[in-house]
Amino acid sequence: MDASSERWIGHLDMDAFFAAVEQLDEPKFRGKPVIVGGLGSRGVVATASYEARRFGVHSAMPMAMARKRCPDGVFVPPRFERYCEISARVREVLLRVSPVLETVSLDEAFFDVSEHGAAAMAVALAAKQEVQRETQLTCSVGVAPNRFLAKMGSDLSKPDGFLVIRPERVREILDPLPIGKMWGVGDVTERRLRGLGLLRIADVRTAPVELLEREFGRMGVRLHELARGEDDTPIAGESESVSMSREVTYAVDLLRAEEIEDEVRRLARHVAGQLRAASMLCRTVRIKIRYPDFRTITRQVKLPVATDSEGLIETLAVHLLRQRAELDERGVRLLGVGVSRLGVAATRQLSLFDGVPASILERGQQAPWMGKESMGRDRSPL
Ligand code: TTP
Ligand code: MG
Repeated sequence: MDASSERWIGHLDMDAFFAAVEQLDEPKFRGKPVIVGGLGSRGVVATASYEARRFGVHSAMPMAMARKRCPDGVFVPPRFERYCEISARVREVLLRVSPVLETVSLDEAFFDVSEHGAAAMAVALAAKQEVQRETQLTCSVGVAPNRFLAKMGSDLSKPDGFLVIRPERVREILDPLPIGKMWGVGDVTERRLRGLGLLRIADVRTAPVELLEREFGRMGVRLHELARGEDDTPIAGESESVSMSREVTYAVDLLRAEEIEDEVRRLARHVAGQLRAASMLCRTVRIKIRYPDFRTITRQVKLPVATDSEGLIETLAVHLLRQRAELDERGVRLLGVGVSRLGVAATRQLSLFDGVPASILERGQQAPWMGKESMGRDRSPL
């Protein structure tokens, strides 16, 4: 296979993300053990700076235990809006590198650099440097022929790392790793694998696939593939072709401008509801109009960052109708509102906190890429 037909996937993950942002914004926290999370009595650690990790503090640990292990630590509550804002900037940089981008959570994304052929590694390295320059934070990047290995690359090179896993080195890199490093291996699976005497990835790779299948069903077959470094999961990019829409052909043509606008608002709210129900975000909003003579137009607007905000989608749809469509006394026969360039909303981070105002949680959960600054009134996407 020549270099130009190889698949090269990048995975970028910010280092100690929430804690690093706190250290960026508050110089006196730099070099100190910073622990971000719920500070209430049932609080949990979201993340700890590398200084705090040396005391044995890590994500998902009860805050009370973190305080015991690191009594002199700096304990701070999360500021989701700020993290979202930085997230949006990271995403913008990555989109310049690769239109095929899959955002996994606030601080993590896969991107496809295959089209750069022999320059794929250089492009991925440039993405890392550009993200660091733009955010003043460090991140780690893995580049490999598939998603699983790319993530492994960023993970193994942390912090501030860059690791290319070429096919010929897969075995050497994966074999010695503990099985817990494999995707999908949580505590329960890990215990069961250990029970079978499978402790390292090499053990899973060399175990008969029949044994794994008998014990774990389809997941066993998958584990065997991963242990061999194989993974053909595509990048769930944000594609124009993936869209959600709602359109209605009216039994009687709509004539009045207010009536048409009300309908567009209703359709927009419906689509925003669909988007939220699917935990997705969109980056393009469009309207479709069919006139009584069957002439059909669409008008669309692209957003700088993704959203699932009902208010914003409705506003944009109405803007397109008022500014970019012609309406006259003949009225319309059909109206439609659609969204595309969809991405998956990240929710993982948000389940661990107590004591976080519901409004922040809701905002973060529903629009993780939506920074206050980039979506605020001052910088309207229009
Ligand atoms: P991670 O990328 O898993 O962790 P991290 O960025 O803090 O550290 P690393 O350098 O090892 O990548 O998660 C990103 C952010 O998500 C993290 O800063 C806080 C949040 N998070 C939680 O809220 N709960 C969790 O259990 C984890 C793992 C992360
Ligand atoms: Mg991270």
